Amino acid sequence: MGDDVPPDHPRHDSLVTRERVVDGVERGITSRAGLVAQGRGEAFDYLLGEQTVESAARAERAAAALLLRADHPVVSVNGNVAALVPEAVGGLARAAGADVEVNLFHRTEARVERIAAHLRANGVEEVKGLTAEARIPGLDHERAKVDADGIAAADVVLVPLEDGDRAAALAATGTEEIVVDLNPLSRSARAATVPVVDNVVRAVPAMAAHARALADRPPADLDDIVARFDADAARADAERAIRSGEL
Ligand code: PTJ
Repeated sequence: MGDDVPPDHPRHDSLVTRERVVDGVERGITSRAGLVAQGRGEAFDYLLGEQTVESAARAERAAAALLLRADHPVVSVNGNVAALVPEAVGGLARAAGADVEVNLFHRTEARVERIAAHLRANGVEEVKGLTAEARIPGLDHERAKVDADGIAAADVVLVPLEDGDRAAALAATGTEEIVVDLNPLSRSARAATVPVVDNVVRAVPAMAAHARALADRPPADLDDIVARFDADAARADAERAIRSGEL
């Protein structure tokens, strides 16, 4: 997977990431629509210079602090995230004391099972989302299906790359959200307490590293990190970086 990409290729990381999503589709983990979503993300990432801009790095630290302060944090995983960062999801969940739950737009029970098995094989001990007996109110598609003791009971949910419907519906229930989305204008980024405008392949490992570094900090310090984070300013900064295209 990605072995054919020469290490010195100028867009090596981007091409390896693309191959991972293609591989995810071939294994029945990622939906075919996930390829289109990845292409959209690549375009934004190209304009960001395929790097973590400073405001995104601050957002990743604030996201880690918010997860550590939560009573019941959950990392939501779709088919793209499972293909791209299965190990890092486990690392973040362990560092932040978060549950991991599969939640899919193009939900089939077979795909949920395959993703859960893939996550377990990559070190995630417990995977939720298989029973999905609860519903997020005000949402009439498959993403409404959540575990009663998972996303339905969460106070903070990390929702990487998805369309905005569920982000808005979750926000309406009072759940705080961390959204990883390379499009700073997306509805999900706008619904987030902490929008992270970065590639999920960089953002999830970075959040895990921050969670490990912040683990022993007193609650007041973590609250302060979250309070000082300005979501609108972070999105505006990312938009400016994309529009200026100064690579
Ligand atoms: O696995 P499923 O069935 O739940 O389906 C998941 C997809 C991704 C197909 C579904 O959520 C979808 O259609 O998403 P959208 O509406 O295309 O939105 C994806 C958003 O994520 C877009 O704003 C992209 O710019 C962004 N994005 C794509 N790839 C990445 C990304 N953001 C961060 N990192 C990426 N690698």
